[in-house]
Amino acid sequence: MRRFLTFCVAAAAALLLAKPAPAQTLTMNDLGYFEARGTNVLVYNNLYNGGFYDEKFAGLEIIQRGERLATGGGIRLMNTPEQWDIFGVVSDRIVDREGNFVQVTLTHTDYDFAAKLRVTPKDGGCLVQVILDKPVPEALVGKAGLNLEFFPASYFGKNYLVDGLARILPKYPMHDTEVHPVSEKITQYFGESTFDDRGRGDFLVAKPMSVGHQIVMAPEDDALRVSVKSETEIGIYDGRHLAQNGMFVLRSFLPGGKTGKVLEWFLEPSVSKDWIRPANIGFSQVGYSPAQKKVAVAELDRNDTPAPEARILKVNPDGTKTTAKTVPAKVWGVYRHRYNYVQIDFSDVREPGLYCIEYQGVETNAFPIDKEIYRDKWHPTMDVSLVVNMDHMEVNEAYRIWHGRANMDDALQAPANVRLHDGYFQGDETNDKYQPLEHIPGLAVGGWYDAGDFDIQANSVLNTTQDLAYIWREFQPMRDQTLIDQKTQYADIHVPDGVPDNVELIMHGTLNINAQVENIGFVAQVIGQPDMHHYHHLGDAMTLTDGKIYDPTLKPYEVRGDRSGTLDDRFVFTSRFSAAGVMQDIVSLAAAYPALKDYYPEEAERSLKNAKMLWDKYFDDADPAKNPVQGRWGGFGGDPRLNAAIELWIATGDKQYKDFIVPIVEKQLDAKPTGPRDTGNVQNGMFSTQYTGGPNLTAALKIYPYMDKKFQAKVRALVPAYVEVITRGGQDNPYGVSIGGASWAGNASIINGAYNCYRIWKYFPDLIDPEYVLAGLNFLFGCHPYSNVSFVTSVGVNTKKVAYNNNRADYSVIPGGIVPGLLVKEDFFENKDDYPFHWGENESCINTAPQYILLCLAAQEVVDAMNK
Ligand SMILES: [Ca+2]
Ligand SMILES: [Ca+2]
Ligand SMILES: [Ca+2]
Repeated sequence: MRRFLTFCVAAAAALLLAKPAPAQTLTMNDLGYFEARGTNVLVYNNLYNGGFYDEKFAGLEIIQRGERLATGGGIRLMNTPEQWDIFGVVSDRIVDREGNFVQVTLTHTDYDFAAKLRVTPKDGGCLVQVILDKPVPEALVGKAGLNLEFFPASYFGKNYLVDGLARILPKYPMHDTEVHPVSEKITQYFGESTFDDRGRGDFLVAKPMSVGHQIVMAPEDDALRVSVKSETEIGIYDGRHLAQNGMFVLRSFLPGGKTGKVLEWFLEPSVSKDWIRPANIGFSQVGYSPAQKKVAVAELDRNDTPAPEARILKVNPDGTKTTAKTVPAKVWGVYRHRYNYVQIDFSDVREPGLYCIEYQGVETNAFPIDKEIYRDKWHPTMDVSLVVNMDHMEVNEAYRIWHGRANMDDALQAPANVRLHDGYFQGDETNDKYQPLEHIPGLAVGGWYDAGDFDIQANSVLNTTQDLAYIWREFQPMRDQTLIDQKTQYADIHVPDGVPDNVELIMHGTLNINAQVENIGFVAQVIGQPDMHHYHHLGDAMTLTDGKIYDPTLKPYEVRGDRSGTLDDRFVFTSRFSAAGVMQDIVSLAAAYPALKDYYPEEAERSLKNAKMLWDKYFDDADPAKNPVQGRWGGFGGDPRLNAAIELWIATGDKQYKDFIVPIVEKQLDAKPTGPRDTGNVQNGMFSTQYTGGPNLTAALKIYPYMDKKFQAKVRALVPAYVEVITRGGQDNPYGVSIGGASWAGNASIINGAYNCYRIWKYFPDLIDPEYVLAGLNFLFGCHPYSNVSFVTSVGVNTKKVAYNNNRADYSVIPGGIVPGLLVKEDFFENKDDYPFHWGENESCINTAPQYILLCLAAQEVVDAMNK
């Protein structure tokens, strides 16, 4: 074997010497796109996803050396398309292996316009051709063009050549725009308008930075170089003049009055015939506790030959490094086509200290082995993330004010038939006593921005409050490092005020929930921005509205006292109401009661009173026998009232709730499987059903500690089957956790899955390996594909540099946020750390914050037990 290999290498070398290396041509692979060493050209392998419109993840795309550099290639109607600008629908996609091309038909039905885009490899690159059966419609001449978008931050610090002239790719937009009359504008989806023209009737267009027949992006850099050549003029534009998530766009206009092949680009990416991607060594950036399992995973280029051993180096006080252990590197194999994986198990390195891993010529950053590693990892989440995202508060930290008191003009009843940008809709029925655009009083208090935007979503404020209450119930953290003053609506980070922050945060949730229940009648689906210009706001939340209540008798921008004629107040969307949905309002309020009662007795009693009021009022309507409810309450004998009853029982000890709960839970435990195995619900945080329709442990585990021995024995008997399912999830990959998410990455379900393991371990330590609690955090903290950054911002040694928070325009983060993580596409993973604007990769949602805190507290408890 060895001799054969030597022969091959020698033969190849002889061939290389004999004649010049053949051109590195792109060839079509099994997945229907083109590749050469170090380069991929994808042609609509990823499609525009209707959910949030242009995600910068569709069309003609270029991946070079594992990094997606270009996207959005196709026929577009604007120089620099924004998220809500319309795009052509792929009505036909042909992968022609014999003809060696991929062709898509892009149809703009509104304009009766269809164009074919054909990509065919040629020499070292490919021809990108636009073919028309009918000429470009008159209305689109001078608008329809072939675009290709490049991620700006990938090119920061680089240059471009236009017909041989050298220019710098700008770090910040600094070129020219012009305004056109709005009559010329191609309407955005749903007639949205992304900017406020102050009544002038115009819109903004980016002018080209340069125009020529050949543009080469980053000619000086083999990893980034891409050339586009054409007989038609090509312009380069900077989309960031219009939107902070804008791109560098190469664009040629389609000619009018022509059919057949109307435009051709020669697109030449950079092919690297000997390139091998350096190993990405995934490991926990917070380090490891001595007794826990320690398995790093190296992600290797398939052209690389895995070395048989790795070294664990100990870093000494004088800076020298000594080999603590040489460990075997076990080949796991190829996962999802692109890379080969190797596991490096150094579990028996237990001595506390500072270490790094050396493998395949790569030495990682240093990380600790220490008994305390999980002890403080939730602090930035509790101290900063959950505080900075508070609505209706001024938030200070040392010398910096994160934002002022925002949305003090909350809020107006949404008028009928208004659609909101995140898929919310107000129907005809308001379900409350208010008229359209009438101010609903009392709402300017409590709550959190749910994610990278500035709305209060029902599921978000309810789940965040509920999970904060569960933190108190399970762990009672007395940590007090934040001053929260609800009287003056002021928070100060790193300043103790004598009250546990956990309790203060729970109250910040109940203040908003109670205000909604008392003034609207229930928690509304969303309190959100009235229009697109306000929705895409970036910057201090206080500047989002004028803080003055809308008065329709005044003119726009006119102010009288505390009233204003500017319609910037948020809308309360009150349709999609259901009695079953109100049950979650009860859960959050009742769960908060035990935490609040010693510190804020008035707010505690108010919460419990409202919870009971809602229970009495909606008990009958929420009965699934009377009003069958679909979706999350379907299957396994669910009753939407069950969780509400459990929380009311725990809060009050009142037997009427227990009498309601027990028969339902017993029925869930006795359920007989009706279908095949189902792991989906396990990841969604539910202890359900190793078989469809089978026993469901979710509620049983909530009430477990309050129940008698007989009930507990019954639950215990069902646990092994559940454990078998939950621990089988990660076996399809070398990381040992369930990785998921093609349009929204899976960190939240990884956290929930790991915490579920803790809850099992807590009651049944002999039935589950506690390593399953830690595996989820290892993944989050850096033992994952693509890179080894920690997905918890500011936590760990090497952590995310950017996140899709409301400060994303500054390429920054809000510390302690948990990003969704790794998008999983056909054959590649992605979590960009230089482009914060992919929400599916980088948007920290507030309801993940308390779940992460729960898991950290659980992990420390687990390792404390292991280290004993
Ligand atoms: Ca939102
Ligand atoms: Ca405090
Ligand atoms: Ca206002």
